[in-house]
Amino acid sequence: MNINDLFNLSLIDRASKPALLLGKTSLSFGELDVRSSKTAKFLHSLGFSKGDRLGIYLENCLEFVDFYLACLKLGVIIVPINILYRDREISHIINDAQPKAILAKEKLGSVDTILIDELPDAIDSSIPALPNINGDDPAAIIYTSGTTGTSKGAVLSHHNFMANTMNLNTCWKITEDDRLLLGLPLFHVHGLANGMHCAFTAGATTKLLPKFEHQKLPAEFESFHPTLFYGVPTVYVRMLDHPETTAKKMGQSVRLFVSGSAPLPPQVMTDFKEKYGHTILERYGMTETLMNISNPYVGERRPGTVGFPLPGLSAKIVKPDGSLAGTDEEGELYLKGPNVFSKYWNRKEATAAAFDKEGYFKTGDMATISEDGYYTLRGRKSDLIISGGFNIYPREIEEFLLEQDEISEAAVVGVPDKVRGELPVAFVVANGQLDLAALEDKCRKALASFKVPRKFVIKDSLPRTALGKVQKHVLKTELD
Ligand code: MLC
Ligand code: AMP
Repeated sequence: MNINDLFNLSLIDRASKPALLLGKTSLSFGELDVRSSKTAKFLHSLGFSKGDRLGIYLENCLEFVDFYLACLKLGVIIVPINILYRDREISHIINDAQPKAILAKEKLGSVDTILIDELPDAIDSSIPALPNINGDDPAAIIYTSGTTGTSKGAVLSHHNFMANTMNLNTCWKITEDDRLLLGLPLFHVHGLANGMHCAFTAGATTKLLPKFEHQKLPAEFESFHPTLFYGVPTVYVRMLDHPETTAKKMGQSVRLFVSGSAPLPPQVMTDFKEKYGHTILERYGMTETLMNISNPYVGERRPGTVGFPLPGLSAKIVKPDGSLAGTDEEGELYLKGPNVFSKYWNRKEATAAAFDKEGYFKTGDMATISEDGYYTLRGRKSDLIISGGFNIYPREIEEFLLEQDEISEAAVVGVPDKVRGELPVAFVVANGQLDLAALEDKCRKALASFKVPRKFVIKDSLPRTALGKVQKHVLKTELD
């Protein structure tokens, strides 16, 4: 089987049921099926076949969905790219994944671009003979800088996506009666695999928003009456701005609010319960593994924890000396299961380093397990920063800063932020005169907006260990 077989439970078997709403457009599952078949034919006419890569650089829109489903039908591997990325970040992905083309709104420099505003409209839907797609075949390559080094492409197979979908549909009771309000971006696994995949396989109706704009949410709730809503913690923090009467009304149709991708502060969970009348279900996932651990749908959703391993997932907590952690002992979380990716694209060494001898993936997340089995995340092994649910690898920003003639040393750290969880701050040593406004402007042009340091601190030198490693914890204390 492959994920198309699960989608066909709705695309073919629930053909007349409403599948996707976006703005004024409403499409049934049958219409989605025809549109994606036409798109597959179009891609085939451009020479795409099984194993080729198609980049998608778009915010949430119908074309994203059409081309995504079309690629899955053809066995073409999708490479979603964060719409907030700039040339430098996009080039890295293009050079690495070597897509045959990129689907985008505007022409991108160094690669063939399929422009969504110039798509042909008269294509028949008779697809060429479809290839045989196995569960182990790659469905997507999603770039992430979660573990070490620069951003790497996690290769996710049809089996990985199917395991994730079946787990969540079962454990969170997602059915065709559900109505999912989806504002999370489809270019990340939270919106894509938990949002779109689960709704499409279960036969639920999805209202897709181009992106989250929390001021618009009350109207969306009022017109769509969602039963299901996913957010990163920043979304829930922003939602606390709505007055109590609005919040209570918004909560009325919903049966499940889910949070993930970054830690949900327990206080936000408490305040949300008070305003919206719901206990948010917090769960833990990664691009490389899809969803791993989840608080229960039935039973205690314990604040500050991420709950229990999902079906099929083996988890162990490994202490620095290599032994297994006991109750409440901290160590790195290792995971193995049908949801876990098999490799980073074109990176044998990084792949080998990411797994232990027993085939467990080393997540880089530190964790503990309580006596009654609840997992709690205790931070990251690396200095990864997560802001608004987007990952920031400090070294990438540091490297960019060091490329500037006016900077001789740079260190980037994450500082706590009430709304976005963390924000990047840069400490720099200047080569002579330094114009901070000009430096910020350069960052803004070269880096995704969420990576631009919110503050630059000029130093005479950076604190270093005897071995020359920058002591980031010392820098952090300077900001207290
Ligand atoms: C933000 N912007 C977007 C966007 N998110 N544009 C297009 N699509 C999106 N999804 C733009 C805004 O328009 C704005 O641009 C700028 O970025 C800053 O946005 P903001 O509205 O000021 O930010 P904020 O209120 O802080 O809210 C941001 C947010 C966003 C929470 C909506 O951070 C977000 O969508 N986060 C989700 C990240 C995510 O899906 N992570 C999952 C990773 S998978 P301008 O031009 O107005 O400045 C993973 C595994 C797992 O981690 O466990 O799930
Ligand atoms: P990404 O690389 O974008 O897939 O981000 C994955 C990382 O997000 C994980 O390794 C965790 O560090 C973090 N994460 C995901 N869910 C949670 C959660 N519920 N609580 C804390 N951190 C989380």
